[in-house]
Amino acid sequence: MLSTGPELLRLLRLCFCVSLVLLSQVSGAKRDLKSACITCQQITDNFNKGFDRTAKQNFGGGNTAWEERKLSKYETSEIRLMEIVEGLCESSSFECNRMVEEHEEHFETWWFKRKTKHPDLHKWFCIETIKVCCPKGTFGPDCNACVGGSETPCHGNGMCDGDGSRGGNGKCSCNDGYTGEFCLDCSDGYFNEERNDTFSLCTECHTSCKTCTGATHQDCDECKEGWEEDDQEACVDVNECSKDPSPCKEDQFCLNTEGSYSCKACDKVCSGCTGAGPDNCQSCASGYQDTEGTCTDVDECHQSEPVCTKEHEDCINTEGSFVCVCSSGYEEKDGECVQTPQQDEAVESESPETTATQRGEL
Ligand SMILES: [Ca+2]
Repeated sequence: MLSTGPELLRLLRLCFCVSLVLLSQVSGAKRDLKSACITCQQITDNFNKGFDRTAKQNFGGGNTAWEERKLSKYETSEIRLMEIVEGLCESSSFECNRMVEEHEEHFETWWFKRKTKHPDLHKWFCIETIKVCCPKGTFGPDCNACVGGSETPCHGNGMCDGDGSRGGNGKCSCNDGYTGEFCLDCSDGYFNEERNDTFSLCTECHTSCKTCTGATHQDCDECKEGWEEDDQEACVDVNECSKDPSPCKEDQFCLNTEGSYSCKACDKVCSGCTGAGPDNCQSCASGYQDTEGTCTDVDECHQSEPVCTKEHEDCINTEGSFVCVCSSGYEEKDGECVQTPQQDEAVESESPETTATQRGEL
């Protein structure tokens, strides 16, 4: 039948294109299957809410005996159904509105014919009728049981991919502390307190253990970083601060903690320190002196040797240092303190009269 080359080639090319299209549809559809179920779940949740909300209502214009007789009771009326259906979706939710529009007749069917026999709308609508969801503990197009069985997906220690939807692959993502395909194994840092083929309870190890067989610091298989085995094979804190050289920088002090340590900055008055504050300095930083075990600021301006030596210069003491500034009425110019020229006669400030006037004013 396929005797000639070109025909075969054409056929192959066609197959290739078709399979590409199919593949892309499948991967897109897989994502959509999960979200379609979520949308459907929201719709049925909102239906139930709407059902409760309208429970105490009646026809708008009063509730007379005449109306009761003339019309079917509000409770089971089409008007009530319409009121509920109107509130199923946010107006902005495209997916929700599309689903409701597409399947509106199913709500009527359920409302008038199936409600008594199938009171669970989610089950009837999402799972059995439009088939976008699966029963809890099952997943995929055929609603297969999750790993661990539909009663206890992932043996109760994880989430089954696609659980309750027509999508997913049924694989488990385990809760903290659990690992493995079936979520029966314990992660590092946890140990099996109980374990059989269908049940596993993993408990956290003592904080000092990397791996363990029990709950105390003596049950470690391996100590965590920052801990070391003592004589009794228990994991105890490493005191990093007692090590020589210190793990901290020169202007820091070391603070040992359980399982770790930290380096904190020395007070600025210190040059090296053993703890926090100005009274734990190893020596004082420049500009500070030891006063009864505490490093305090040196007042350079009141030392026997003057530190600001230029003419018309004042000394101002600062925390840890000092500054030399020109006296009032003088300003710095080329490294000297010269008299400040008066504002409005700036140009003639050099003349002796001006200087005299200025002095007079001062
Ligand atoms: Ca430590």
